Amino acid sequence: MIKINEINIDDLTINDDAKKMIIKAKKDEVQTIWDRNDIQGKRCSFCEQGLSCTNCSLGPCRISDKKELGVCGANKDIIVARNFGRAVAAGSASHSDHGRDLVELLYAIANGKTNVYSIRDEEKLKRIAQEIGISIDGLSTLEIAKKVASEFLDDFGMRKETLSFLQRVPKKRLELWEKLGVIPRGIDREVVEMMHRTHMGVDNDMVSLALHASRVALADGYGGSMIGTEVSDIIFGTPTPNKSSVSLGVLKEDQVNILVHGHNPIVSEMVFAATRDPELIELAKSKGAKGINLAGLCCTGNEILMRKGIPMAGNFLMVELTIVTGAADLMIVDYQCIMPSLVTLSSCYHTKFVSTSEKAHFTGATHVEFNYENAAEKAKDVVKLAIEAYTNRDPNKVDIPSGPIEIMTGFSNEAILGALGGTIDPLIDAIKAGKIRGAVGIVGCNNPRYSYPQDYGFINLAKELIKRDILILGTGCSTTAFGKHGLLVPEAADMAGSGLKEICNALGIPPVLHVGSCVDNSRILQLCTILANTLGVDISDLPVAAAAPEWYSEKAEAIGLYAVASGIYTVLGLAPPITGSENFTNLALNGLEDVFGATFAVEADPKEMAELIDKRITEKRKALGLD
Ligand code: SF4
Ligand code: MSK
Repeated sequence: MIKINEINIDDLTINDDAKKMIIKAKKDEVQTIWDRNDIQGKRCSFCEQGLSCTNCSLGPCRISDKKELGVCGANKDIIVARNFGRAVAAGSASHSDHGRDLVELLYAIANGKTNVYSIRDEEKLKRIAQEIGISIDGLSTLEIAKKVASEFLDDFGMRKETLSFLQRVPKKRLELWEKLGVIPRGIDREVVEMMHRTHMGVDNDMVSLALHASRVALADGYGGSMIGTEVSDIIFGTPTPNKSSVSLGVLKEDQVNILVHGHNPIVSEMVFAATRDPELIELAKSKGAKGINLAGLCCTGNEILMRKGIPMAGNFLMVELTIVTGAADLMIVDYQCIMPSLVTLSSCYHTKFVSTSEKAHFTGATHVEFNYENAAEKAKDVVKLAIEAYTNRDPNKVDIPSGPIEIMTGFSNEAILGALGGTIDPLIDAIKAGKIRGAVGIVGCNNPRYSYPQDYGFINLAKELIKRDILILGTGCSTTAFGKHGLLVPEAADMAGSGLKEICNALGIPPVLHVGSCVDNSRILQLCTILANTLGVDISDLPVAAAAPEWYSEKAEAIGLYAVASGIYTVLGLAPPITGSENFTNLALNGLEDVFGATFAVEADPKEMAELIDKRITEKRKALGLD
């Protein structure tokens, strides 16, 4: 464990609230992710380069100059490509299984199987139904919901041989995918096929594996994730701009603090409702609290922040630190990005840790399983557990650093178009006039392995780009970083170049827009398709890019690949484990340009990253005759 006198706290994070809590963790003698990262030390260079294979028990095999082939004869190109393909499959599966849960909920609503959930955005349901070719004439809302849910459920299988939302994709791009054989046929099908292809002795060609990985990723972007976003909007409401706050300072010393963590809004929406229950608020008051305070973490946090304005306590590296405050009475989780360490850490304080998904059990946690029928009741039970935990809080252990920082959130595509007066044309005019030179999605996680401190990459990249009149769309854990550093308020336009500042001031919006959670990267994809279709060009012709300066997750690998396969230049702060194969690395960094009209780039320094992106945007503007 890193000793308090051995660390330079400024090397770990740029956030004052995090710094204070890392020091408190040392004093409390509890371990955090930074300690475990330190204990792990230098990583295995074979794994780091993607050169180890455990796909069968002829191995495990590791490839080096002295051992060029695995026992089966696989070389480094095959092994790297297979490992990468499996990571993309895992990432796509995670987003898509999340999306499927929402479709199954929509189906349950349509069939009257739940009286807990309902449809909040009927207008969007109808719009989506028509968009995917369902005639809604004479149908009731529930009948439409049933047809939409059935159509999406079919997207997961293989009967349709295409996905509902592929009709959003520009014609040129679809033709390219057709030619390359990467049009996703079914979400599950592509993931399963990747597992098959990477079994020993199936697909043993690096390029073929890379193309199928793209097909898997596209099944995520235009399938699982896009369905997840759209169905969440239908059931829970489409986000509209609203104000909220961020930082550990959103926790309240005099209230019962409940934290929701994970990705799927199905549980957190019910917890939100339970925290507003007058009887439960009274119960909390009877135990000495002034009320019940709900705060979010990671992407479940983003979901309820976007729709309900529920404050965000922190992003991935902040999760443990919320417990270290000593003020987190209960953490309730669904799935993805939930470190198993949280159970142990909770037991060092009074925090109750509650898991809810049949798919995500945590040894030592209190498991309260939620389903469509019992969710409202279970949410109340969980709030009662939180109130009980509050009575065990040790005031001497409580330290909530800093106050909440105001942010603006809720920028769904509908909200963005609404702010523009209902059409994309003003955005296109601003791009043509060079007031907005381009747009970049800055997405992804935190990772203590970077050479720079937590959130440094996000903040410096965003500041550098807005200065250059480049609009930022943020999702996932980037958004908490942006919020804490004052980038998610309209006043942040003062940090932008004159063109972007003028547009932001005219619309009253920040230069960095919070567009949602990880699955909501599909909102960015859709916005790109709208821009490309309106301009009559391919996505690869647009002055846009993507960046994941602090990524860690397999989901980020899937997101990066569907962005590139869509024609969006994508810069990663850390190379995925592919560098053991010069051929595969060259394909990722150069070769894909000839295949998809976009590549990956790897650059850790956010200023250099901004240079690369700016150069790309300048080239694209020039090609469109805009500069
Ligand atoms: Fe070794 Fe080949 Fe088996 Fe991988 S698939 S563990 S390289 S024998
Ligand atoms: S939660 S995938 S750490 S963004 Fe979506 Fe954050 Fe990355 Fe998880």
